[in-house]
Amino acid sequence: MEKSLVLIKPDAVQRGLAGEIISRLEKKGLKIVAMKMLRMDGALAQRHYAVHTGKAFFNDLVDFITSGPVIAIVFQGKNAVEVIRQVMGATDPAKASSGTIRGDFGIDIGHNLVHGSDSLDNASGEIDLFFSAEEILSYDRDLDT
Ligand code: D4T
Repeated sequence: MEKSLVLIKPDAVQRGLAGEIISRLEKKGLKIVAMKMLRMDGALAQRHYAVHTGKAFFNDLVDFITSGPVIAIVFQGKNAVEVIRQVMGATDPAKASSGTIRGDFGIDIGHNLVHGSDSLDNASGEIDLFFSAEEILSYDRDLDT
């Protein structure tokens, strides 16, 4: 089963949307296998967003993601990477479809509420940035058997 990293970003934590976002992903059928709240420092933010180094929005992105606590979650499930991106909606909340997290709760690309890994390869690297192997739990759900 695929695993993917979700970050509930500082804007969503501050707006009290953490429960709503987790709930939508759980109800979709994804299983939480690791979760923690933390304040990202600059070094972690730069590693997490290394692919965007040098882009015009990079400094604002690092400032934003380090501006307050985030909740990091590893979700597991069939096609988890793609399913999570569907539930999140387009990167720019102004363009995201209604019924998606970003489409329903956001309006600004710089405050887009949630992060989800964009490929299986990146998911693995991102999960390793936030969690040790021991922090990722393995368990069965009755609905899976
Ligand atoms: P993340 O990585 O946060 O899940 O977002 P996406 O995967 O959907 O989008 P991304 O990597 O292209 O962008 C990362 C992050 O940068 C912000 N951003 C992006 C921004 O502020 N201005 C921009 O023009 C773009 C493209 C939003 C998400």
